[in-house]
Amino acid sequence: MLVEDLIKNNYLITPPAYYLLEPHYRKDFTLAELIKFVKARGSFVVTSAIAEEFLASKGLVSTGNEAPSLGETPPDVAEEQEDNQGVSPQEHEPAEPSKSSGSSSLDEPSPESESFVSTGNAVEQGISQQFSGSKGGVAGLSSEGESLISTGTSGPSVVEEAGGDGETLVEGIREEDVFPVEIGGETEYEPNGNGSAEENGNGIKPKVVYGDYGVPIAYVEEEIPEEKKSYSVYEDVVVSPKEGFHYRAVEIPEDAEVVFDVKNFKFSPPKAKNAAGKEGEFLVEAYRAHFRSRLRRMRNIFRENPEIGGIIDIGKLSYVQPNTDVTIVGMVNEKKETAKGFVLELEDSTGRIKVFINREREDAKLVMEIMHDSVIAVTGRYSGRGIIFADRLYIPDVPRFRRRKPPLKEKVYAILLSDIHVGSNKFCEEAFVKFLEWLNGDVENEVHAELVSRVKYLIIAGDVVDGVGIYPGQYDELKIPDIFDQYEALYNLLRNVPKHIHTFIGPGNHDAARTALPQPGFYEEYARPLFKLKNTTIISNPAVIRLHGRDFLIAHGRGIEDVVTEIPNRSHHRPAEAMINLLKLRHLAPTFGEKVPIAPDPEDLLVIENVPDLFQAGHVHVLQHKVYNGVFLINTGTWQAQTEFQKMVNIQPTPAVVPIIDVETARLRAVVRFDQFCEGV
Ligand code: D5M
Ligand code: FE
Ligand code: ZN
Repeated sequence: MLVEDLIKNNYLITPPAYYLLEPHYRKDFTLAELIKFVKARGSFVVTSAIAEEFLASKGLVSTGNEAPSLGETPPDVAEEQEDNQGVSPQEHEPAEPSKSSGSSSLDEPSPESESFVSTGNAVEQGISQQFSGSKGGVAGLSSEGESLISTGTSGPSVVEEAGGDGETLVEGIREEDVFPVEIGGETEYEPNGNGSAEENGNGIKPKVVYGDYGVPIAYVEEEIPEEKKSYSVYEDVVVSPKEGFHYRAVEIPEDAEVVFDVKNFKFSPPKAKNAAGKEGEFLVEAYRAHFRSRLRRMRNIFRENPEIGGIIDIGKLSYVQPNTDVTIVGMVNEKKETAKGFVLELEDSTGRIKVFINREREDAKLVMEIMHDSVIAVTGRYSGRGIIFADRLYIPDVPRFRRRKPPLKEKVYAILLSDIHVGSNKFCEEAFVKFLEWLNGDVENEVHAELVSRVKYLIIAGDVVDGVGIYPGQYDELKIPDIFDQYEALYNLLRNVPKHIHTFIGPGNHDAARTALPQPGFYEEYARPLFKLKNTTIISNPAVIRLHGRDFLIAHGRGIEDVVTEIPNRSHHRPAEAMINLLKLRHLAPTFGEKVPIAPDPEDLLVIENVPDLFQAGHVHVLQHKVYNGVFLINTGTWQAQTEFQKMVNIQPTPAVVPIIDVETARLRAVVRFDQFCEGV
């Protein structure tokens, strides 16, 4: 009931939270109360922390049930677990500090050191990437993308990067500090508008809509004749290809294939062990399968690393002679700092173990990069008392070098965009139209002509519209307040992309799509116009597109938020650095139950199983790119000028910039700027 009711309202609950709340549901609190509480916390996921606070706010004592985990079962389903041969957690309690000996002695974590992973007051040292409108012709077209070109005229310009400062903290600001909390504001139309058909005195039929939690509300719809809409959906934006413009890309054979799409995975729900079983069991079973899948996939990644050999199950450590060297792979449940180093709790499908690493060790600094619920490998000495004293820590990482791919016969380019946010009153519509004109050959010099001529692919990584009801108070910031019209408007813009350009479009958190990751695609009934676009492929978030043999990993990038929260010295203003962390952890959103809701799919499709040539994300609205071990990482900015919310939390977007990728090298060829048409939006 509780799970279903939450899911119906686009909320998720973690198994531990479920066990805390379920005994009280409908007795001591209502769904509306719970949702209001969770919404006020700015979350889509009811975590155990939220559940505990909620229960406390209601004066209810928590049940004290522990979280179900990979190796254990929750108390009330324990008898059904037949395959649990894990070592019981008691056997893995850390040794008494006074009894530990040798150079790597373990001291108990002190309470004040528990918060070492918080970045709430991290000092931001980086330089935010800003762009100065350099006036001075072509400045360079480096394949590493470190310098860009500028045309120095009033048209779209291709620019050089310039340093700047003005870095500001966005961490530590909670949504409830800045948003008025609203509930009951969003309504949904009943598809057929059925319900009360009684006319009122004016002969107008009241319509029934369903408010939150299915409460019917009768209302009289305001008649807005189609042609009198107060907003445009860009029917009038018609850009024709410039006569005589030569597109070299038309003659280059297409070589594009979606090699990974979430839609291609068909899951069957976990099997009930007992027909009378509680629904919570299904959820627990689904998440358990999910994390087992994560471990399996990560183990395969570690097996490719020749430095790591002989991985053993945590549950088998009890057979190991004390002081033997062992290698394990586990998911990070917990990290703590102690006076002498760090204690991690790792878990695999057979059990849990504590790992101590002395801060003097080389690998101790890796601890900062390890996010909760990511999977790492450890080699070290098993103490025989439930602790491994680590010599080495390994994060999955990517190989240091990439094999060169065979050269292409001809230069061919891909444009990468994200976060268009059509429908927002901050959408840079003029700039987007200028971009479309440019793409249609309306260029001012040979440099631009060469770029446009060879563009064969266009990839859009989510938040293609601003959506409705995405955050409280969004309505006031919408120019197009209707989700259908937003997609219609996007269609009307994108139909102007020249037909020979193959477009790929994936969803983001503002789109009409499943909120939890991964997102298989768009809800067709809302985003129907997108499916009408010619030469366009709808992709999932995430997806991998192979262009001429180069793998482009495309994700919206919500995981960046968790990196910024968890890893010191990471910032929304330098998203490519956060993307490096995700790539090294080989996961697009490792942390469960924080900002990013993760669907209880039995397979974890957010694992980065194959190393891509290029990794694109958006979401944070800032353009930045980096190369890491031969992989090109780019965050592609936005087409939305700074919103009121972003002003408050000091997010400085880089709107209306177009990165052009040379497919052969999978590196930046140029950035074309249209931001001068996006001022004062
Ligand atoms: O995200 C645009 C940017 O705004 C991105 O940096 C995340 C940030 N953002 C958006 N909503 C929130 C909330 N509620 N809290 C903190 N940060 C947020 P977009 O997905 O386009 O809205
Ligand atoms: Fe966005
Ligand atoms: Zn987003």
